[in-house]
Amino acid sequence: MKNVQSLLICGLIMIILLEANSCKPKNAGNAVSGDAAGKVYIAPGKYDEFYNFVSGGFSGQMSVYGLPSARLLRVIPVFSVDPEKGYGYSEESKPMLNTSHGFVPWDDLHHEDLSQTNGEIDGRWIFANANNTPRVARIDLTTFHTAEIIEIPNSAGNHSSPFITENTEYVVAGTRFSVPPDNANGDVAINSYKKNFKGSISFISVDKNTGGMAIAFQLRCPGVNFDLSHAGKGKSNGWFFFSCYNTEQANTLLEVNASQRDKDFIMAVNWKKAEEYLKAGKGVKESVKYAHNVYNEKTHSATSEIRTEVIVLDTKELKDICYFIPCPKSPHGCDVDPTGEYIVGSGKLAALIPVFSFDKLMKAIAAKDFIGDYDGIPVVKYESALYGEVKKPGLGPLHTEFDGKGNAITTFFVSSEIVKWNIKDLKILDRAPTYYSPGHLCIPGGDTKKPNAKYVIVYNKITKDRYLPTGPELAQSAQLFDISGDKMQLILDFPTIGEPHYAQAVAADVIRNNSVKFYKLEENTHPFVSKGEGETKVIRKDKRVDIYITAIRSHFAPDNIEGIKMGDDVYWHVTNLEQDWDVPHGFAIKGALTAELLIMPGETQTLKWSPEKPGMYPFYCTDFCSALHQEMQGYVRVSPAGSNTALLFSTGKNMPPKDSAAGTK
Ligand code: K7E
Ligand code: CUA
Repeated sequence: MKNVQSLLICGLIMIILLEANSCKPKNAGNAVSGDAAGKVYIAPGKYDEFYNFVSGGFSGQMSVYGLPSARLLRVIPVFSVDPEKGYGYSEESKPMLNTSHGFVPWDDLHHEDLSQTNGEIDGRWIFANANNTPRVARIDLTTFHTAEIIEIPNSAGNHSSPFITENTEYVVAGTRFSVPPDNANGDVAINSYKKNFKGSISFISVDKNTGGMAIAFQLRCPGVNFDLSHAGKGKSNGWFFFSCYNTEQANTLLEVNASQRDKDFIMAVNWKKAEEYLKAGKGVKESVKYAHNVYNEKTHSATSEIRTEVIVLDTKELKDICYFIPCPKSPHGCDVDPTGEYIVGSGKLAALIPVFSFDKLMKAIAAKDFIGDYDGIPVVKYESALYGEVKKPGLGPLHTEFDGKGNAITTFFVSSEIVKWNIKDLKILDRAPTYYSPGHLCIPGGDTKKPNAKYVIVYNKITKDRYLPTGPELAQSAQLFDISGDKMQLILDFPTIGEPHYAQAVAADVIRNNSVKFYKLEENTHPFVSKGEGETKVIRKDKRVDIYITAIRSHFAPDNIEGIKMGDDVYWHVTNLEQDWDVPHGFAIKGALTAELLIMPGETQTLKWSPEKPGMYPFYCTDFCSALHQEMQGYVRVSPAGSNTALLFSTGKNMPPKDSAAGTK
């Protein structure tokens, strides 16, 4: 949200900070009741009940926690290089971060969505957005690896993304910034926004079997800021809802200029209708440039291809795809309840929460109950789509999740609280303070047809005094509430990686039994694999040297290499021969500018090394793999260019000559 909200919110932050210090609830320290510890305690050796996937925000990664213990299980590298896993450093993984702008080592990940079948989480994949250089990633939940990344053309600030349909037919990505389309001349005056800037919504199809993504089509939309979205479900399946702000079409000082209108919009998109137009050939092919990167778990390598075409449907020309619903004051969260009937818009600056009715919306559209149009798109009358308003809920509503028992829980950034309300009668049932200024919240399955309402986790934007201080930057603060009873009960604070925005959670059993434990060596089709020590070798081709090397407890083969020369580019292709769970090996060589490798059992990974000066270079295993891990090492000798040192490699054979204590020269 830091990236989303205008400076106005900064002003509000200042207020809340002052407030936080002045009227911090007196019982903040003892707001936790006596049985809280027992509720989050997972005994040693026992598993947590839920996986919690938490976006890393500006870290560009995703972290995985067990709940209710809040134990950090893993950080999955997605849009940023990760020195813990070699992601973005190994030759195999580098193509994953390729874009039409070149290699991008760091991005900003806000949202994620677990794949669904019939509106329930199926545990196959989780999708995530890159906000800055627009991309959508698919993470395979059998390996917890980023399996695919697709760049989004005609977009900038891919914020209302990635949100999925109830059978994962599409992952949707809406542009935050409207910009001139990629095939138009973008070299125009900034204040020509109204004329030249366009919005874009992308529908990415997902292959049912492989998960493979492709951009099926894009919708060309009026130039506004698209903020968040959610798909319809059940009765509203076939529709998508997007919150929009800056309907003023301001191009400067948005904190003032984009807060002029009393109401912005939620855009309702009939994507089944868009599909019909697409089939009828109404789309226009536009030339663009975007990267499509895929990781292959058999070759253990990624490939990156640049694609050059996208099909665009113009929503101004093609009627009946898009409708605007007025929504108060710069809506942020746009959330659909488990039945698909209620659509909740959270105006960041609104003093109420409007709840729209899908049935009423359909009737209003059928009756053409419009108050006019906005840039060619019909605007439905507010009252005609409105189910009702939650009155005086709190200040600064941002996001809403559902408990599946007819209730909604909304975060309030400015008043630092979560509020539980009933969807039918719109009455407030409970409120609980959070520390401080919550953004997103997460109920396991909370945006699906079947929420599992045991807990809500709240991701706060401001930490202040919650933890031991760590200098100017503090760990972000998440809070776990037990919501199984009538009253929401705070039971745990825990720090997070980066700045979480959206998070999702799912019962552990949906995922844990599908986990890959190691890669089968016989299925490894990496072009530089060594399937046993007998296959290891060193091959020179001019200045390129390929070292086929294996790792197994507790040695490398080969571990003595001579004959590398200055000016060589050396590729270390390390195959981990282990065929057992939890036995990675690492690989590090002195002076390597490309960092290190971490190689899973059965996998091959490559480190490129170009030595800077002649001499002796040790290499070693960086992952403690056995009692003799510290013995897992080797040497490579680098000679001057043009020297006649022979290319030699061996393991256990290169003994000193008998007649010389000093060895050969
Ligand atoms: Cu509210 Cu980027 Cu979803 Cu942050 S966003 S909180
Ligand atoms: Cu292999 Cu340590």
